[in-house]
Amino acid sequence: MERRAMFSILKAAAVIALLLGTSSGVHAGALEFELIEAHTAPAEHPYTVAMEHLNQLLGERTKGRVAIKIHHTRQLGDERQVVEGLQLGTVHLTVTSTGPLGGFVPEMNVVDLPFLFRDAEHAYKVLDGEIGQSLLKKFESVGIMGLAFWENGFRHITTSKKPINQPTDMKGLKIRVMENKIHQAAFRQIGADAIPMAWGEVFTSLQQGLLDAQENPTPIVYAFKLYEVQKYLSLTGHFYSPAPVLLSKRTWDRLPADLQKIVYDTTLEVARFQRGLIHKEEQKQIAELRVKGMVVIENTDKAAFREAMKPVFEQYQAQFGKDLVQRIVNTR
Ligand code: EAX
Repeated sequence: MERRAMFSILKAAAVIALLLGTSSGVHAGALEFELIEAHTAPAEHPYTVAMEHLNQLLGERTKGRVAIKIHHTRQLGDERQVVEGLQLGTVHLTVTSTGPLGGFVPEMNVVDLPFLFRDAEHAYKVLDGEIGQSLLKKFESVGIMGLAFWENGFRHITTSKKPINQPTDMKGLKIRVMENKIHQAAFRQIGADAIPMAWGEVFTSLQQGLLDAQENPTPIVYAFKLYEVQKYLSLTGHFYSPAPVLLSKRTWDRLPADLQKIVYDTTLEVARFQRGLIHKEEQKQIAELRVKGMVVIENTDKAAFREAMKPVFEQYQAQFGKDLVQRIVNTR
């Protein structure tokens, strides 16, 4: 009796694995590891497109033993909940902003310093090098494996009532920031009313006028249709948003060494593709946002923003260690 029940369960599992295998276009082998993945951005955002690409490559390279079940657009919750899910093993994989990550690995916030990176190339050199790798390693002690840095891009300010050119234009504006203490401090420093909030509540709050402003890279502004609730896009590039790809350590420990290697190497390899998408789309999106009625301010006074946010840079530089921050700044 028991054996019969067991047999039919196994048969059902095999049929499901087979169906999954064929539906993803992979022929050989049965699915052994279905990675439950979740992130905030919608289907057309480079997070999702790159995750689909990763899924395809993993399918090919593991001959169908590994697949990713993607949940975009906050289907499994906001970023902090998802990262907690990695610790519990209820979610296996994510690509996330650094918004909530300081709550898990405080050192991670060093990348959130205002105007830390000169440009994307500078960020890649640091994040793909020794400094970035040692930041990813720190996740292991909280039950998470840091695989690679993908990106969301440089963050810009959007507002509803007036364009932002200078830091003084931010005085008294209610701006949503991520749940990230450096981001909060930087905007408070220039006189804004910085309100930390999970992403899920932002669109409605902007729509209802509870917020005047938010800040995000253009792919998020575009993909979430923020032009419906925001009039101005000011290209300030005040913070760079890397997007670490994180795997539950419980999942990692279950993977045999050969699959660990494929998952790790392929995620790192896809970083180049993912970052390429962000860059390829940015100019196109800015043009589209104009068509949708947004006023884009390209020549914001970045030097003034940098200067005005400097006390926060210095305060946190002391906290993270001047050596580390200067090593980042001096990376060429
Ligand atoms: O990770 O919360 C944010 O503003 C993030 O940039 C966004 O959800 C993508």
